[in-house]
Amino acid sequence: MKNLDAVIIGAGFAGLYAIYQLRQLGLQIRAFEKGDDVGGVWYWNRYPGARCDVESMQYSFAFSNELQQSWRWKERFTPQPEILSYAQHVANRFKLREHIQFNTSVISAHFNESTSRWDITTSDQGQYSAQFFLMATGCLSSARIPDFEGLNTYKGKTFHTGQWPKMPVDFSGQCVGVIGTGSSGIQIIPIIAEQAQTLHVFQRTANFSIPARNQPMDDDYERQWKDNYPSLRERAKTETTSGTLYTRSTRKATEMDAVERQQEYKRRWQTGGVNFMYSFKDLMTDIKSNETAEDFVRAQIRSIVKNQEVANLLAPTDHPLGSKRICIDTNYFQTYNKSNVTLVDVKLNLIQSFTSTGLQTSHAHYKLDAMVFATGYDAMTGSFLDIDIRGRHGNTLKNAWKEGPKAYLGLMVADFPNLFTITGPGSPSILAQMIFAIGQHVDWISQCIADLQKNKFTTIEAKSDAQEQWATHVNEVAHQTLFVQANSWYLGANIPNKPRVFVPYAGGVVPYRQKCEKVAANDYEGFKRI
Ligand code: N01
Repeated sequence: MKNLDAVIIGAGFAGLYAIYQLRQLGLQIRAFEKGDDVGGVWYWNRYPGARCDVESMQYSFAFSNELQQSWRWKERFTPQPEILSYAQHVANRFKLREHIQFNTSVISAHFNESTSRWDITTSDQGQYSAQFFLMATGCLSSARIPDFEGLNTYKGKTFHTGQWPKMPVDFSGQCVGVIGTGSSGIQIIPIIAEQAQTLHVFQRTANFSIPARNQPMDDDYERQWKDNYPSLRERAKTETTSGTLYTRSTRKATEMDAVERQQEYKRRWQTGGVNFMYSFKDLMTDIKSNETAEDFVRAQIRSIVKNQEVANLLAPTDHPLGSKRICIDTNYFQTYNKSNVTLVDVKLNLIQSFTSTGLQTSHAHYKLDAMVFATGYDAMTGSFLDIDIRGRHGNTLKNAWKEGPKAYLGLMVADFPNLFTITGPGSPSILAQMIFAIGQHVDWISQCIADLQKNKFTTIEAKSDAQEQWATHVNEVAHQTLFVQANSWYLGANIPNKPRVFVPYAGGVVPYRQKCEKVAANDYEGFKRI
């Protein structure tokens, strides 16, 4: 058994920054990464069209001014290959690779009560004992293909957007099917439609999407950011709900007259991106306001899509705009004007089973050479529960979370000492800009470990009552928003039998950070240190 101070799982942005910070504390660390390179979600999601929906100048690390000054983003919204290059550059520049063992999964991690350390086994039969154990596994890493009947008999090629092959895939001349119209589906569908002979999109729920209006990086815009990075990053930290600077309106949608409101939506639709969600301050809290934005987007869809039957199917009516993660697209709705693209509503035309040659629905059989699953993830908890994690008394994390995940501040779980959950359940995580959320968590965790060392404590763990109170607060805050009105992966609704709990913290990054800082300043209130 090899002794280490800290084991980290994952070499995405969370793992990379955790290595960088913990190394500065002089800890002996090793990170295990399933893939053969760094990048995490941007390593696996190499499907054509994959692109970040946060603007490039903001979706990056803030910890090194030299890094943010020297790196040049080429487009307003960065495509996956460039984000992957950035992650590789960070790993090389800060010499992080020497701490990473690639092609290796962690199989189990058991807290050993006699040593107060974690006993960890890996897929290459490695055995490690570590004082600290950090999960940097990401919120959207456990890709999921639903349990479709007959899938194992299907002879065509299958792909999941979140496990896309490294070799380019060419769909030219093929009949292709896509299941799923979330962010991934909406990005890949227009690209496949360019190549394939025919494309059938199997849609269960229509989704709201805003045009990205991606463009090459504007030199003046880049300069503005680079000249003001410290103050802009500080504003993102202290003035936003998500860690991303948007043009936030201070007005309510229902206070405006209809003409003014339309103008505002139109203006934001034309400039593109998630900024649309900030047209009015109450879009996520007042259903009447939200409906005005919904109506606007539905009207746009009907004006873009020529066939009005198809347009009606594409216009969402069953959830508030933004209650499922808002999508950002390039020519998504326009794609349905192409003669080789067909939309199949699988709420009416039910998927029955795969056959050896394609997909059988209640109305028709679709012959398909290739099937693309853009069916999403066992989000926010899947990547934790895929590993056999046991805390005190041999209790499994699976058992601790059987009624839904709970973690105090989204950082630690009661009875799992020295296990840190980076962007874990109950933290802003996926509702925030992820690199920002990771930065805040890793900074807090490294300060916490430094404080433990300084005060000669061996372990820290969440107290059950503090964890319960936090979980209640997370739930209450979610219910003040419209997020809970959709069957989304935020609530685990996409996974059969998953407890229906709103997992991320919807109260905003500022109060969340203040709470974390206050807890630390008050001798880690709500935690037990031994
Ligand atoms: O996954 P999803 P995703 N039969 O879960 C459908 C981030 N991301 O990979 O809505 C038929 O959103 C499902 O239908 P329904 C972003 O945070 C970001 O697209 O459950 N259909 C849905 O349409 C995003 O939210 C970026 O009825 C089935 C789709 O599959 C998150 O990742 C890009 C089905 C799954 O959508 C996940 O997005 C990509 C079934 N049995 C991803 N099961 C950017 O930064 C599922 N579906 C831009």
